[in-house]
Amino acid sequence: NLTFDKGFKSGFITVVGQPNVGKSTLVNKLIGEKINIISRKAQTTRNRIQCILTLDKAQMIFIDTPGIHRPKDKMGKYLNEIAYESLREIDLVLFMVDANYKPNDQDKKIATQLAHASSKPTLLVLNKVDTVSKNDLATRINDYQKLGEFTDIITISAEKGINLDDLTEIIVDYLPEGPKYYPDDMITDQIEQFIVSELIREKILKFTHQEVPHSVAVEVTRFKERSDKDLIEIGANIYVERKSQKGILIGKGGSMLKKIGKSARADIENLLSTQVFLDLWVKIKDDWRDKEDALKMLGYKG
Ligand code: GDP
Ligand code: MG
Ligand code: K
Repeated sequence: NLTFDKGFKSGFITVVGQPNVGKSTLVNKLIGEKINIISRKAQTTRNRIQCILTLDKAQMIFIDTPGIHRPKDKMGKYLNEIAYESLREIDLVLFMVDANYKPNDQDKKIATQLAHASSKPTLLVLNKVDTVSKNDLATRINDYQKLGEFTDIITISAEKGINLDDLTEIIVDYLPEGPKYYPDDMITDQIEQFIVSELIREKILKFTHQEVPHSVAVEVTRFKERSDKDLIEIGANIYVERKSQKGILIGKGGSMLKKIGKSARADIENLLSTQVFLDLWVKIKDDWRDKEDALKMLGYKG
C-alpha cells in the first residue's frame, strides 16, 4: 500500500549476539549521532521495534533479536506480527561479537541458529576494537570468520564511534528498495499510537466492505493514560476524501461509526490490557490537506 521514491531504501535489521557485546550501545549510538529519530526504550519487552533511523536515502528499523527475546505481552506479539507478517521478515542481520575474546560456545550456537533461521545477508561485526591490538584483531577476524558464511565483515567500536559511518553505508548497501514505513520523527510512544491507528483503519476497511478507500487516514489526536482510573483515553480523527465516504463511515444515526468504535476499542483494550475510552471523529481530507506536515504527521508519506 505504501508508495516510495525510487532509490529509497528501507528495511528491518536485527542485531544479534551474546550479552554485553555492545548491541544496545551500537543502536543507541547510531540513532544518537544521526538524531533523526529514536525510540530509546531499548530494553522494553513491549516494543519489538527498538529504534528507527531515518536518513535522506534510507530508513533502518532495528528490531529485537528474534528467537532470543520472546514477546512477553500482547503488544509485543502484535508488533511481532506486524513486523514479521505484514512487513515480512528481517532484511539484514548484524551478528555482533566482542573482538576482545575468542569465539565461545555461545557465539557458535548463535552462528548456527542464524545459518538455519535466516537466508538474509549477515554482517559479522567485531565490536570494541578500541581495546584490541592490531595483531589480536587480525587473529580474531580469522577466528570469527570460521563460524559461518558472512556477507561482509566489519570492525567497529560502538562506544568510541569508530567505523560507524562505514557500517551505516554497508547496511544501506544491503537494504532493499522500499517505503518509509514510519514518519521521520517517530518515537516509541507514537509506535503505540501508530498501531492503534492501524487497528482503527483495519476495522473501517472491514465494516465498510472496502467502500471507503485504503487511503483513509487515521490520526490519533489524544492518547492519555489516566492512572487514577486504569484507563486510556484515545481520540482519533478519521480522514476521508469525499462527503459520501463520510456518510458511509458515520452510518444511519451513527451506527457504522459506533460499530467501528466498539470493535476497535475491544481490540485496543485487549492489546493494552486496560480499559479504553475511544472517541472517533470523521473528517473530510480537504479540511487538512493544506496543513503543513499533515501527511508526515500521519505517517502516510511515501
Ligand atoms: P549488549 O548486552 O550487547 O546490548 O551490550 P551493551 O551495549 O549493553 O554493552 C555492554 C558493555 O560493553 C557496556 O559496558 C558498554 O559500555 C561496553 N561497550 C559497548 N561497546 C563498546 C566498545 O566499542 N568499546 C568498549 N571498550 N566498550 C564497549
Ligand atoms: Mg543490550
Ligand atoms: K539490545
